[in-house]
Amino acid sequence: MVQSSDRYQSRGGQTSGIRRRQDPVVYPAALPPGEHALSEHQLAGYRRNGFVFLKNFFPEDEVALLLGEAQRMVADAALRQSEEAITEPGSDAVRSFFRVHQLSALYGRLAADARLLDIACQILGDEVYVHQSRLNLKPGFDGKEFYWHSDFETWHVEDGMPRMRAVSCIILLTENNEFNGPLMLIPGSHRHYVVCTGETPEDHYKSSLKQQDIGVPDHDSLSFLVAQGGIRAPKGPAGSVVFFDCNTMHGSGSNLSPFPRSNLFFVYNAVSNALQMPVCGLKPRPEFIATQQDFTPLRRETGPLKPVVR
Ligand code: 6CS
Ligand code: FE
Repeated sequence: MVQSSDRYQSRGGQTSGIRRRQDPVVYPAALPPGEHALSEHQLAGYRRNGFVFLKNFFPEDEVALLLGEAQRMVADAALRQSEEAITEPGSDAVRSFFRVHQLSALYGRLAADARLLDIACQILGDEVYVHQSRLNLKPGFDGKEFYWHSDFETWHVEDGMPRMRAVSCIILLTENNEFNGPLMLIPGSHRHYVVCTGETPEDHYKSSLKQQDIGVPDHDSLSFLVAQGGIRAPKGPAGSVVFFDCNTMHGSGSNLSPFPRSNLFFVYNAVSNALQMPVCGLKPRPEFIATQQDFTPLRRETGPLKPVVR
């Protein structure tokens, strides 16, 4: 049921348009910042742009472990058949694995790593849990685009995330360059909420995770946002990290190069912002896409990543 009191109405008979964000970007600190929190300068950039790029964040040996884990998962025939595996539109190439913080002990450990968690908690001013995790593979030649979108629009409408109090963290497992379809972000777009048109179909995720057509912004709104903020594509070596606000407009092009663009994606949500019922009135999306059973805060894990003994 669409509530008229909903701050962030979208789809369900709405006409497209741009509304103001009604939530903070950086929340007041609940606790003193952790050892690995962003500097004041970095935090100010995040507040202004809606993202921060942290080049060479993880050392080479840890990145090698993380990439090795991705390659192991791609080679796992049973995993490729699981519901967590999403293939590219029109091919059998794996586009994404979801719920990787639970499918992989190494990625589970990484999601709770103090180096990431201190930043997420600093931004959100709360304890956090993982709302969604995925490994995006974007294979060479076959990797298709992600059209422009605000993640929050989908998480609000389809998952019942109440407020903009979540942050996404991308860990580059391969170099992201101008050829392999890097993430593109619109600086400052997080301060605007783009209302989308259309109706959410039943089981929308079955098509939207391959290619999204509903819950995408109109051209006029995108042109407005880009006229204000431009477009940035953080490029850098494997091991670099991007934190971006849940409402920052972003997308990426297809990968026409032979080089894969593999990224890990963890979404941290404030425990005080745990999911309610989907705003669109449909049944909640499956647990592997949107955590709804356990909002226990992550516990900080310190020290370097180690190989997981199997
Ligand atoms: O539907 C979702 O939750 C997801 N879809 C996209 C295109 N990006 C963020 C999120 O993983
Ligand atoms: Fe997204």
